[in-house]
Amino acid sequence: MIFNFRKANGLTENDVTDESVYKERRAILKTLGYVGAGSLLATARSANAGPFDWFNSDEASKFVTSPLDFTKAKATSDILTPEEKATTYNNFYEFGTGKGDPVEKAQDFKVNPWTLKVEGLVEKPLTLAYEDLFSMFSLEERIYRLRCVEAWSMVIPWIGFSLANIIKKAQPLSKAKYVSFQTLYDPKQMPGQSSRFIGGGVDYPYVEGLRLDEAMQPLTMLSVGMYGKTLPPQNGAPIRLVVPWKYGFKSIKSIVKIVLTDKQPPTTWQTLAADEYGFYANVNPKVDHPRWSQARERRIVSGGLFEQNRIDTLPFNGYEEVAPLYKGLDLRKFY
Ligand SMILES: Nc1nc2c(c(=O)[nH]1)N[C@H]1C(S)=C(S)[C@@H](COP(=O)(O)O)O[C@H]1N2
Ligand SMILES: [Mo]
Repeated sequence: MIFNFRKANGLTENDVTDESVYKERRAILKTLGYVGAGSLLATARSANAGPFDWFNSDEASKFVTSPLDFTKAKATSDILTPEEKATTYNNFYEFGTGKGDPVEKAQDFKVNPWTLKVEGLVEKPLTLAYEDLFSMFSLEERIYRLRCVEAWSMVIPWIGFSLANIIKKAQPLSKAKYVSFQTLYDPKQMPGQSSRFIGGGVDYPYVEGLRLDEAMQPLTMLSVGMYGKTLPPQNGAPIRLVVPWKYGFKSIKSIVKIVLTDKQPPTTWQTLAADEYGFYANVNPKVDHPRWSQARERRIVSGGLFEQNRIDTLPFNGYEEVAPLYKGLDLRKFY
């Protein structure tokens, strides 16, 4: 069956987004200094050679496990997902549990002004305003696969910077072992937060967490844009996490707080159903979710015959360079 998201959702981003808002999202990035390169390949290459000044530092070397390779395009299944699909088929339960709810209900979501705090076990707590999200670190385009635990996947050109950059700036104390993240809590704007029926029974605010070494892995990204523009609200504007080797639910949206801690922080999906969702949530074709096999996935690509490809799921979503982070860890037990 060929599933047509345009029809299924009834809406495309262009249908619901005022043309001037769309243009403004492109202009913001330009004003703040980011100019996308002409071809995606060229951009991806420049991302590879990106400005990781800390990359060669002693401090970073204990976290960095392998050379960077953001592109690693594996055959034709890594065709970019059309923007229209990536921005209309979403999981963002704060706006409802239906895939078409976020694009429909998040359009008036206010992202500016915004405050992002970095605190906890750090030497220098940070408070970033909206403009800082785009100007404090140099922005790169990175094309990543995004694999949802529901067994669909996309290939998305994100714009942002390594999470490590901001953590480094805050100067973690040696006691810091984990990083926790929190989405904005604002039931007036997010209908799912004031109704268990709309919000899928999640306890809000949505929270997530990583081990510090996972957070410092250079692939782990804070994204402020996609497809050459700032993020649309349904994709987690103004700033969201992207951890490409983990199931999509780890990639928490619309973040207001990043806290360094010494204990493993609670995460939304583990709290809701610990037998189904673990803290690690590494993409793993050999460890099935109780209700879905994780061996294969439905890759959402372009129209026509290639609209959806059924492909094998790769360990760590194909980002095998992260495997050393889990040396000696039973990935069946720590799912
Ligand atoms: N705050 C928040 N973040 C979230 C979610 C959510 O419901 N709320 N859904 C997650 C899930 S399950 C997935 S698959 C991805 C989807 O990101 P996308 O809509 O940009 O593709 O966002 C993740 N981040
Ligand atoms: Mo997901």
